[in-house]
Formats: sequence, C-alpha cells, structure tokens
Amino acid sequence: MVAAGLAGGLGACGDDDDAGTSTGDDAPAAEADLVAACAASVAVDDALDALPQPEGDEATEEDKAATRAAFGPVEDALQAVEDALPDTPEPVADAIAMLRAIGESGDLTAIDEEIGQAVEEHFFDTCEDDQRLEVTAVDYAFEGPAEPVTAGPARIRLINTGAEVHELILFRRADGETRPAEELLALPEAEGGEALTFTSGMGAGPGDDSYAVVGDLEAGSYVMVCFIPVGTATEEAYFAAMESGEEPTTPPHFTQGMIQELTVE
Ligand SMILES: [Cu+2]
Repeated sequence: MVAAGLAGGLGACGDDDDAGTSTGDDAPAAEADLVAACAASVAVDDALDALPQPEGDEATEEDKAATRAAFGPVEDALQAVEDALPDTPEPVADAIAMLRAIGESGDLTAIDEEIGQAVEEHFFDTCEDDQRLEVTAVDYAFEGPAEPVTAGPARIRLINTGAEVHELILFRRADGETRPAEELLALPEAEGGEALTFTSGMGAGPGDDSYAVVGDLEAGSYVMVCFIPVGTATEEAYFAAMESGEEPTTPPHFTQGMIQELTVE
C-alpha cells in the first residue's frame, strides 16, 4: 500500500538551488488568471500521473528515456500555469523548476515531495473556486469531508490532529459492488483489487497536513482507509518499519475505526 505523502517525503533528494525566478524586466506586468492557473495545476497533476512510472526505487536508463519521451503534456501544462501566473509565486516557481529538471533528466524518482506538498498547499489555499475537501485525522477516525462531495476535480487536505501518523487512502468501489468495506479489504489481493480501485493517497505525521489532487473524482461509492499500524508515533518510525520489511505487530488503524464511507454525487 502506498502512502503517497509520506513515501515521497522520505525519498526527497532533488535539491533545487536554481529555482526559477521570473525575470520580468522586459514585459509589462500581466494580470494573473487564477482560475486558469488552478485548472492548469490540475492538468499538471494529471499529466504527471499519466507518465510511465519506474518499476523499482531507482529509474533505469530505459525508464528515464520513456519519461523524457512522454513529458510533453507535462511541459504544456507547466507552461499554462506560468502563462496564467506571470508573477509566479515562489512555491509554484520552485515546483516548475523541479519538474522541468525531471523533464530533462527523465528521473521521476527525483521528485521532491516537500516542494510538491508546498505547491499543493499553495493551490489549495488560493483556488477558492475549486472543490476543496478537508479531512481531519484523529486517533482513530476520519472527520469530514463536509458533504455533498461532487464529481469532478477535487483538492484534498488531510489534517492530522492525532498523536499517531495517519494516512488517507481513497478507494472507489466497483460499480454494483455493495459489500461492506471491511469485507472487501479482507479479500485476496486480486479479488480486492477488482472491488476497490485506488483513487488517491496521502499521509501526515502528528500535527502535519498533507495534500492531494484528484483530477476527475468520478461519481460513486468510495471508502477512506488508514492502514498505519497502531502505535506508529512518528514518520521516522513508519519508514523504519516499512524498510525493515517485517509484518507489523499491531493492527492497522482501520480495524480501530479509521475507515469511512464517502459518496460522490
Ligand atoms: Cu490512522
């Protein structure tokens, strides 16, 4: 299971000291088009998701070549963000510079999750016209999001106010699937994968937030699940346990109540 927000944070290795700053001496200041910028930022996420992903922890030369060859739509979307925000705010400029460097190297494992989260936070805060879903994680339950949740693009913010690490893994039930979520999660992997499709994931340590964007949240029946083992108090402990490869000795949070239905209309 992937805890996107957490997993990425660990692998952060792309130190970008040369983050782009807009020069802007030669052109008159153009107006920012926030609606276009917000839409373009969702298009960036969609285009990134559509890239071929490296199989292992490191990108092979073949992976890198495939990423470079498929990077065009990402660059188009980045350009649209820049065009919409002529005076590009720093978190956005940092993310654009990072992604362009990846477009050149083709190394998708160089994504810096801190920069990624900073730009998602920026757009969550400024894209007031977008559907924004706020979910609070406590020990051991989800609170929110406010309903109704409607189909289309959605920005998700997970706020961890608990004492343990939490994640929000969002699955969509297959159409016509009516069994309870607990039953579906207990199925063998192949069968469970047919009943529940991974839609989005994010994770945060105690007191932290994390963000994710779903380009097109389809109408349907969803379930939010936290798989973090009981007693995981820090992100360091979480990653150490993941890397050890050993089975957790405590049950996952969803067995303690951290599982919630979500209907998208
Ligand atoms: Cu949890």
